[in-house]
Amino acid sequence: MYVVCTRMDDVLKKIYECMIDLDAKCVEENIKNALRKGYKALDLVMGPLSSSMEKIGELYEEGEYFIAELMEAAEIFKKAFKILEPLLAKESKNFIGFKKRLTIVIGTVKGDIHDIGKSIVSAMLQASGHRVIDLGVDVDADKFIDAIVKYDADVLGMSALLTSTAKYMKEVIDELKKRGLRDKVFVIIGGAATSEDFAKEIGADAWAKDAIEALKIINDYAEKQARRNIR
Ligand code: B1M
Repeated sequence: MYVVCTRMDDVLKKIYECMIDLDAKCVEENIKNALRKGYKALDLVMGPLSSSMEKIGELYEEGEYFIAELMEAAEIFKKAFKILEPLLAKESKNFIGFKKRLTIVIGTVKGDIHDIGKSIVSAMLQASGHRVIDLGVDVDADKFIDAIVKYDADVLGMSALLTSTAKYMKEVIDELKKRGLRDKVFVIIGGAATSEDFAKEIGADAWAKDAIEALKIINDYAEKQARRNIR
């Protein structure tokens, strides 16, 4: 059993520890306990569930965990997210402060199959009232651009967790420019392999460190678009 951040309440600590021990039953039980104690789904997703995945990544780097453990952790996270998603949807409605519903095309870029973070962003955007076209993982430039055109999208969201695949985001932006579509869409990127500097470097409009920030940035943009339409 791994010891956790002491700032966490016992039930949150338990979720974190059960995740790291890859004990699905224990994660589920303690999620239910935490909800009974009044924790919000968002506290659990952004707190112990996400931080335990970071720790699991470190254990993988240190050679203590292998791909099999990463895959199991991802499965447990997804099961937990299934319980929390409907609640998260209700909580995300509180974020609605915008007047324009946007159409957002989102996906994890080519070569990358990490989808947990992208799916959280996608679920929260959908719950807060936007129209989300989630293209899944391993998405190439053509697929992104076809969807932008087909659905007349306002926003393109790209996620990457691998240093090797993050570079592909620039290719998508370059392709948008080539096809004369760059000014049509607001481009937001995120994922552990990206940063604010990286976003600037590749010509994205915004970078979000997590799902809450992504939602805030997109809702601010929706607000601006609504004001522009009034003028
Ligand atoms: Co992989 N993996 N993995 N992995 N994996 C990482 C990313 C890694 C950091 C682990 C490590 O070494 N410490 C490392 C990448 C190193 C690097 O390139 N810098 C790594 C590696 C190396 C690999 C493989 C290459 C391993 C191998 O095969 N040898 C391989 C690659 C496969 C591929 O994609 N081609 C691989 C495979 C896998 C699994 C399939 C086993 C599994 C993914 C399962 C799945 O997603 N369905 C997996 C997992 C689970 C991880 C870690 C442990 C956890 C990722 C996760 O789900 N985090 C990860 C370690 C880490 O990230 N520190 C690791 C929880 C999630 C909530 O956070 O996704 O960061 P995150 O999302 C956040 C924010 O980043 C942000 O908001 C989210 C929610 O708040 N965000 C956005 C994300 N997207 C956004 C988009 C936005 C805005 C915000 O706007 C559009």
